[in-house]
Amino acid sequence: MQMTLRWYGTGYDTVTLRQIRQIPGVTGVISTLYGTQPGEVWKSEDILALKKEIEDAGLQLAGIESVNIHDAIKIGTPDREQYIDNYITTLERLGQADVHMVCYNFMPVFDWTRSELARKRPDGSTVLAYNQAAIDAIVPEKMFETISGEMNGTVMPGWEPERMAHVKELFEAYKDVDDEKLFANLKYFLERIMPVCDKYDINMAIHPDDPAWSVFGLPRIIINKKNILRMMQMVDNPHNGVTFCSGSYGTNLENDLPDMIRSLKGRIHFAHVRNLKFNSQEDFEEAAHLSSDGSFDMYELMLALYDIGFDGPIRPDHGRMIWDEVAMPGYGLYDRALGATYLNGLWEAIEKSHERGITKR
Ligand SMILES: [Mn+2]
Repeated sequence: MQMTLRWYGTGYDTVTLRQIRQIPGVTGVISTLYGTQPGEVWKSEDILALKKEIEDAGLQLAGIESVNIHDAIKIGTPDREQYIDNYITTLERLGQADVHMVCYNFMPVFDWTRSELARKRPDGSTVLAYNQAAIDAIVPEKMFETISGEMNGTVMPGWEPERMAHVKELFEAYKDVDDEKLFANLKYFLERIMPVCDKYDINMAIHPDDPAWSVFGLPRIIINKKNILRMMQMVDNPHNGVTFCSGSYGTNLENDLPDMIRSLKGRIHFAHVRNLKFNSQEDFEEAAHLSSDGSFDMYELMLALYDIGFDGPIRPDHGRMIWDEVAMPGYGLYDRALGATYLNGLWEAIEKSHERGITKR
C-alpha cells in the first residue's frame, strides 16, 4: 500500500504540500482540480500543472478524488451522452498524465450527509457527527444552509454553492429514479468508460454512499456487500473497482467491514480508513483513528487489507479538529497526520508479524 493524504490544492486547502511531505511515511497525495464543475472536460495543462506542483514538493499524485459525475449521467437523461464523452476525455488526459486511480461516487443530489460539523467530544476536539432525528427534522432544501454555516470559510466537496442553488430542481429531476434505475444508469456509464480505462490502465474506485442508507427519500445503492458485489459483477472488469471507505460502509452496523474487504479482493483500488464512535444506532460521531477511541477494530481492517494483498493508495480519512487548528471540517493537518502514523504503525506490525510467521488466526 501507499500512504497518502487528501489535498485540495493551493488556494483551497489550509494544509501545504510541505507539511504533508513531513508526515513520516506519506509519499503521495490524492488531489483534484477543485475549481472544475461536474461534467466539465479537464484541461491537460491543468492536470500536468497539478502533477508538477506535487512532484516538485517531493510527493506523488497517487490518484484523483474525485472526478465528479454530472447529474444527467445519474438520472439518465438524453444529454448524458455528452457528459459521458466529456468524462472519457478527462480520463484520457489523466491516463496520458500517468494517473491511474480515479475515485468517484454515484450519490444523487447530496454527497455525504452530516447533521453537525463541529460536535464537541469529551477531550475538547470537534468532529463531524450524524443524528438521524436531526436529519429527519431538516427540509432538504435547507440542508445546504445548515451545512455551510459551519465550514470555517471553506467550500466542502459535494456542497458547492453553485450546485446547491438548484437543490429543489435536482430533487424534482430525481423523482423517477429508484434503486434499479440508478443501478442501470451506473452500468451504462461504466460500460461506456471501460474501454478508455483498459487502454490507460485506470482503476475506477466508486466511493460508498454516506451514510449507507437512503436520506431524504433519495435512492442509494453503494451501501452494503450485496449491492457492491452486484456492481462488480454487472461490469466484470478489474478496472471497475471500489474505494473501501470504512467510515461510510461502517455507518451501518450490519456491515461486517473485514468480511466486505475480503470479498472484494482484487477490486479495492483505494482505501479510506477511519473510525466512528456510535452513541446509538442512529447517532454517531467521527472518532480518532485509534481503535479504542471509537467502535471499529482498526487492526482487523488493516489485517484484512493486508491479507487480500491490497497495494493501492490508502489515506486516513476525516480527522478531528484538534490543537486549535482552523481548517475544512474533517480535513485539518494534525489529526490526519496522527491517523496516517497510526495506520502505518499497524501495517508495519502486521507485515513483520507475517514475515516472522506469527499471524496465526
Ligand atoms: Mn471516504
